[in-house]
Amino acid sequence: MTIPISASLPGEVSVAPSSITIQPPDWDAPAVVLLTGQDDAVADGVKAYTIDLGPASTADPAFAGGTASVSGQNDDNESPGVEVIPTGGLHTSEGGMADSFAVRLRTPPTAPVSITFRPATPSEANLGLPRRSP
Ligand SMILES: [Ca+2]
Ligand SMILES: [Ca+2]
Repeated sequence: MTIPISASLPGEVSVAPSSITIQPPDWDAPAVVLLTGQDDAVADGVKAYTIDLGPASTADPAFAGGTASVSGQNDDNESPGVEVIPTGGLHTSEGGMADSFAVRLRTPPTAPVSITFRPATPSEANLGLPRRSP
């Protein structure tokens, strides 16, 4: 008897093997199926999925077409936010010495993101155009 195995959200979890075959003498030996969470770089939260087994193919009419399912979840590892590099230690001088920092988003946005910067003490620093990294 062969039972196909598939995930409702293959982008969230992979299943191995994709089918199991059970021989009559081994009918009560557990067949282990490995589930591996997939990383998608999108902040999509916890995703619930279903693993579907079947329909079973066999010449035994008692088991032919049999199905089963099990549910699970894939935890997200993205945390949306703005990252500033470095977070401190910038050095400018009244003699005109400039420094810079970089800003990037931790996860892909679904729309353009505008961020306005103001120095906490405007009389001590001016913000110029950002330099682009190559
Ligand atoms: Ca995900
Ligand atoms: Ca994710």
